[in-house]
Amino acid sequence: MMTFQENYEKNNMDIQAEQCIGLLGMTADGKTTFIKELTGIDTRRSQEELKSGRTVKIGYSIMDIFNIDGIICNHKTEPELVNNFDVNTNSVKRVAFVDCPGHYDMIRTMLCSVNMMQGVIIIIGYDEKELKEKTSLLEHLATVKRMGLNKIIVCLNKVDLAKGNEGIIRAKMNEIHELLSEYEIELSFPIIPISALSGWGLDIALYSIDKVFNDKVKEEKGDEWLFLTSRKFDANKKGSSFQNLKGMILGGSLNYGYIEIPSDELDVEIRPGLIYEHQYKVDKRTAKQWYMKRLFTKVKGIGFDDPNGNCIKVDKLESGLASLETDLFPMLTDGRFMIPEASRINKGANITIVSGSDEDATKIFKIGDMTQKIICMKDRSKEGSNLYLDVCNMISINDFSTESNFQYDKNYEIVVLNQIVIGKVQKIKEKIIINLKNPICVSTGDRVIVLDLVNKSADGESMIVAYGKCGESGKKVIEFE
Ligand SMILES: Nc1nc2c(ncn2[C@@H]2O[C@H](COP(=O)(O)OP(=O)(O)OP(=O)(O)O)[C@@H](O)[C@H]2O)c(=O)[nH]1
Ligand SMILES: [Mg+2]
Repeated sequence: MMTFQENYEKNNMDIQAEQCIGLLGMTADGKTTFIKELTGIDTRRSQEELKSGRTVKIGYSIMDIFNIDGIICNHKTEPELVNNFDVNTNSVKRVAFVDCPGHYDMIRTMLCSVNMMQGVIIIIGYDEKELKEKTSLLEHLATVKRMGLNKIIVCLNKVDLAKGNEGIIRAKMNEIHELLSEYEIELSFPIIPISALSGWGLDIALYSIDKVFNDKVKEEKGDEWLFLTSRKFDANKKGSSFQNLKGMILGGSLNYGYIEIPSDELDVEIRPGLIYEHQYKVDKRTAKQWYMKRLFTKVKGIGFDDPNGNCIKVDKLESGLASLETDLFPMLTDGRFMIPEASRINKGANITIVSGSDEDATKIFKIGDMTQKIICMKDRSKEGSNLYLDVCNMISINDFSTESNFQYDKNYEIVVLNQIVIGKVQKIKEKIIINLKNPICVSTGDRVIVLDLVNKSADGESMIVAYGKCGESGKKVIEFE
């Protein structure tokens, strides 16, 4: 019998995960254990995570599901079957898991990853009491509803603790059904009792994933695309010479369309680019205006992982999680830097200094958080496009609903796509107007979530205080030529 890895190495399995499945639910209910038992991959990587056991950053894992003579399985549920089977791209469905932290302190991390997901598996621990009181579960359920996710599987985990007491399991399932109906969430599959630790029920969970995540995400979407970054890597070994430096690698997911590298590299834009806040005096008052210098780079390669953790290089990305090898200076940080030095740092960013009577000779630009950037085509036409991707420092929110404690002139955290920024509420009337501390990318219709992280909520009260959709009247930053 071949091993799982040998079987893959023998065959050319260069397929991309079509669907990305988020793992949601309260801390310590078993999301990471579930993925580990189902895929063999421990998504926890950092020292902090390995020490505490708790997920802090988003974890990723890839899994193949096989249909072998009608048996839906993978290398963990049916190792003999899979390892004796000549794996090939026709008999496999590849999916990606996005493992979110369940702790309510990490809600921002969870929210910024929701736009990667085509659906979710919500893991609920059998031993959790009073689900209605569990703040982070309520936040996760509210997010599923508000973000329009409709592929939903719920696993009742840790049923090994129930010691075969069916009555208690049934009562817990009823409690879950009641809570889901309060959020108007419809399940795509009946609740599955499992024990991730001992592997019970994982075959049914796998079957449910195969059934629920069964459509192809790939569609003809013209030649526009968006890639949302969530990670960045420096692939250079310590002591690499300057001439041999490799550019920054940006990890994330394809949100729209497909990316193709035509010959050996592709020119792309990173938005928001370099941003600069200009302050000037008007009648003894200080006024502010944001400027942006567009930031371009080259994508030289695309890579994605297979279930063994090997990186497969491709020149076309059609779906799912991937990493883009860029031309950006690898040590480019989230900090501020001086211009014109920046133009030497990264040849994509040619900064021209605007001179004026009250302008400083040198401006200090900010790059912002690289893990929350949106990558798109360099020459995307705005004509007839759905992807306006305006860079705004003031946004309006339409079709909104708010909680009673949502207030005027107060700071909140605003989540749009993979970006999170602090903003102050200017107006709450037929629409909400929010002034942002730093500019972000928005398109009309993008979903917005407003969080109140300052006032830690009481039990059973979510930190999500408002949600809605971006309106048209955002205040755009001015672009430098
Ligand atoms: N008895 C029992 N314990 C389990 C089961 N699944 C997970 N656990 C234990 O529960 C604890 C937490 O599991 P994790 O998988 O880290 O939980 P998580 O949902 O990823 O938690 P966060 O990352 O903080 O959101 C670990 O000690 C697991 O061993 C199960 O089926 N039965
Ligand atoms: Mg975890």
